[in-house]
Amino acid sequence: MSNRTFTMIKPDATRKGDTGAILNHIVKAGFTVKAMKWTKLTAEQAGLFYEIHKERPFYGELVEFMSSGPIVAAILEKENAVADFRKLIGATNPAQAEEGTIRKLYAASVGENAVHGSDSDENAAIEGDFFFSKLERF
Ligand code: RTP
Ligand code: MG
Repeated sequence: MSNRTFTMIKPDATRKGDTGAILNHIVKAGFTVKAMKWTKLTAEQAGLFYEIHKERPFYGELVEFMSSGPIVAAILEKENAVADFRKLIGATNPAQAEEGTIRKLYAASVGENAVHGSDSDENAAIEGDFFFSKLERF
């Protein structure tokens, strides 16, 4: 099992000024930052990142939203990183997210849900490689 996952703080959260609070929450939960960048995706880049969801009805909306403002991308390290991070962020729909999770605290809707977390070790590696070169990670 890999000990790394990949996250993005999404445009709704950076727009609201929640970036610092969310990063603090993540670090306090025991995750170490191995790479990080503040950037803005073009629609084309967001479309590529979420290509796996291409056939889903929300794909167009998702691509538009994810390219609507700055994001913070990061590679995180912790034992059992992928599963523990998914637990920390909570359910996709913040209305169904457990108390104390990042989405419960900072997200407004299923479409604008504050953070991304990789869903498998394989995708964590693919998503980390999408944003970071070897020179940009520790
Ligand atoms: P993420 O990939 O962002 O960590 O979220 P997730 O695994 O919890 O959810 P996923 O099924 O991978 O969906 C990716 C993102 O698409 C948006 N979405 N919108 N309008 C809708 O019904 C809907 N469903 C999903 C969300 O922003 C979700 O995080
Ligand atoms: Mg997902």
